[in-house]
Amino acid sequence: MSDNEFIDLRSDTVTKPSPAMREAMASAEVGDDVFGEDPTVNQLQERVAELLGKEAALFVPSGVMANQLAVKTQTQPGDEIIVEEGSHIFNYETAAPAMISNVQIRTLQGQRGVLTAEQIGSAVRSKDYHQPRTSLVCLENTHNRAGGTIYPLEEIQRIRDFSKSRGINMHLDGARIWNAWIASGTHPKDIARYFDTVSVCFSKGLGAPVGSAVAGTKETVEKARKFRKVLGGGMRQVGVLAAAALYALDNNIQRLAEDHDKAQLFAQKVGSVRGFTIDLPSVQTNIVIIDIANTGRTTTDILSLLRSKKVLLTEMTSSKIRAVMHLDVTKEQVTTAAQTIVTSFSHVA
Ligand code: TLP
Repeated sequence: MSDNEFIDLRSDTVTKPSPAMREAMASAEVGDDVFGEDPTVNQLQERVAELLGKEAALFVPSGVMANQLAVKTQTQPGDEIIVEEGSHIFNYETAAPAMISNVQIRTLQGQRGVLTAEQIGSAVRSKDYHQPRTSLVCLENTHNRAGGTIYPLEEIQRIRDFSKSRGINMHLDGARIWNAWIASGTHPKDIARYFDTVSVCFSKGLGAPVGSAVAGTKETVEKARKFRKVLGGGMRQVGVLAAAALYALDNNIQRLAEDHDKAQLFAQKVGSVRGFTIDLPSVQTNIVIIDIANTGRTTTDILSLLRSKKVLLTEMTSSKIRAVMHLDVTKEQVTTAAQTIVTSFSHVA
């Protein structure tokens, strides 16, 4: 069975570089990036800094490394950082803030992934010497686990005003900032302006095989460069990968609208199956979270039944599964996947 036969909706990370992207990679000019001499990496870093309105940006192998460099450069051991409880930094980065930065994480429950300035205000620690220092607030836009939701700009602005008044830095996990841009019309620069650091990914919706970046002031990015080396992330002739990222930025951002349409189509169809609960207002970009608690089945059951019918989804929590739209899945395939769920489960509940 060739893996092409599967309709793979596990993540927007599963895409493979297109022939045109591979051509761009093959013809990339390269140099030793540890010496700062890879022209394609330098071009990418300048491009990302410009897109985000920041002084500088650093190319890194993964979104996790980008986030962790942001935490490391803006905290001291023993500090506390505030994140939303469903955030990637808290749930999927293998406790890296504790291991790498020796910070404690304070989680707050958001509404569809969105925290308010008031919530953050009441969680910030006082100067009492028993308490840790709150040094960083991390937001996620779009918010993966909440279903690809977009952070309202007005709330970001309110959080920024508050954080600034308390001398607390802000980091944005913008792995999918591109989706937020296309769905809301707000340019990444107008989102990034409220944050000290921003991480972005080229290997999620944009189709590059690997690569992320972290952006901020020159000073912060230079610190991040040093820690990237500590983590073993200093790469050499890595322009071949930066070329894929540049190709992705040039060609694959506007088309994200198609992924958002596919998510709507999928959510409408699957949401009609009894026991498959979808919070439609949270389907704002390319992710669909399905609550299967009312089916009386386990996620493992449902996922393996779907796998046997060549449809791949992934588990989000013990009662939720996730489907993610991306550039390697057509509208027809998404319709087929949704129809498979309708026919497999309509009779059960
Ligand atoms: N997310 C992956 C999994 O790790 C869950 C996915 O399939 O969605 N920030 C956000 C918001 C992310 O969704 C991810 C990846 C990352 C950071 C980390 O990126 P990588 O995997 O490149 O380290």
